[in-house]
Order: sequence, then structure tokens, then C-alpha cells
Amino acid sequence: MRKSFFVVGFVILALTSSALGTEYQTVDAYKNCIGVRSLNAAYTSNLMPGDTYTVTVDGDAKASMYMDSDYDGVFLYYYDGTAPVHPKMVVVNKGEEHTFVASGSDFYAFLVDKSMKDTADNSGSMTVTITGEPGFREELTVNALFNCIGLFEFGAAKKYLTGGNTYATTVSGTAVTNGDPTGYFDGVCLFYRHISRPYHPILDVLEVGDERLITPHSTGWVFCFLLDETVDAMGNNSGSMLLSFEEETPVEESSWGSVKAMYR
Ligand SMILES: [Ca+2]
Repeated sequence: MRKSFFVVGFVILALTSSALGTEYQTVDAYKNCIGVRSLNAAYTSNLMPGDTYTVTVDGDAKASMYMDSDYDGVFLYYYDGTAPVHPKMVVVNKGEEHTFVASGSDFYAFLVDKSMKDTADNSGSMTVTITGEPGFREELTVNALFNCIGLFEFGAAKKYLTGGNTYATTVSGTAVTNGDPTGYFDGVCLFYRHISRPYHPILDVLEVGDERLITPHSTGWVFCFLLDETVDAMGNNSGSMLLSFEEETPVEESSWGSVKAMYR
């Protein structure tokens, strides 16, 4: 019995000292924005505003020489049909189809890595195929070395979380590009690695109203950023987005489960 009291006391102490919390990261529309054309994204300016296009992705791009370091997909940036200057940030993975109505002629596809020095060991490439009516077809090659943007040097916010902890991640706020209210960003781009896949790059766009469970790998970094066409075009950006990383509670529940088990 004495041992049981000791265990209960220890669990309560542990719960008290590891109070769950929420971490935040501001993503500024100017300071944390990356110019995709300036930084060598693969690029076409052949889209016709008002036309519908479908994008698919295939390839063998890798983020390092290690096992399981292949990219699942690519980031895309374009203006969609809702408004002429409304920026759209999307990840399309291999095997998926992404359909949209263009409102501008420019379209960008690229990969990311932590920094420019981390792109040096990348290899392979992705092929982004854009098809549309009538008979439009264009292929962009996204080279894992030359069309990969080093996030650290080019303004992405780097958030550190506790590796292995799970965070319910959401985003709010208003950030605008092109100096126009219809140029608002729908969400924030994320790049990180999962605790169970330490070399596997995860590309994601988290939109307002969505939630992701993020369990970062041991070093805990999560890069957070917005996109614009060029560095020069960012002078009229304004506002910011706020990411919220709310720590989940599975440790607490399992601890109480083991406490109850002693009294069964
Ligand atoms: Ca790399």
C-alpha cells in the first residue's frame, strides 16, 4: 500500500510539473514571406485566366542521401479563380490530382529544405504535369537541388516544439499580399519531420479552419512561411497569421489509467 501511495504521489507531481500548454508562432506577411520566382521555383507563365487546369506530380526527388528521405510532393503557388490577386498555396502529392481555375498566367512549383546548405545533398526531381482545355499540356521539372528553396536564409519562421510531443495545430489571422483585401492568404505553409520518420520531409499547407496533429521529430523544428511571386513584390504585403500549437493530453490519460489499475 505504501508503494501505491508513492506512485500516486509521483504521478500527480509529474502532471503538475508538466502542465500542458499552447505555443504560438506569428508568421508575418512580409518578414516570413518567400519570393518563389526570385528563388528559382520551376515556373510557367502560359496559363490562361479563366481556364481550368489539372495538376499531377511524379518523380524521385529526395531531401538527403538517407533512406525514407524522398519528397511525397511539391509546393505550388498560383492565383486562383476567386479573385485576380488571390494567392493560392497548395501541396500536391504523387498520385493526387489537383484541379483549379486560373485567374493569372503565372504558376510556380518548388521543393523546400531547411537551408541552402541542406539542399546540397538533395537528388532527383519531380515532374509537375499541367493539363487543360483545349489540348494544353505543360511539364515542369522541379529539380531537388536547383528548384529547392532554403527556408532559413529566405525568411521562414523557425518554431521549436518538443520533439515527440503531439500538437493540435491551427491557424488564424489576416495576412494580405498585393495590397488588396482579396489578396488574403488562406493559410500557412509548413515544413517539418515526424518523430517516427526522422529523415522524411513533410510539406503541408494548413488553412484557417483546419487542424493538424503534428508530432515533430527529436530536434523539434517546424518551419512556417507564406509565399509571394518575388521578393520585390512584397512591399505591399501586410498583416500576419498566428499559428497555435496546443499540446495534446494522451500522457495524462494513460497515467491516470495506470493509477486506477492499481485499485482494481
Ligand atoms: Ca537536404
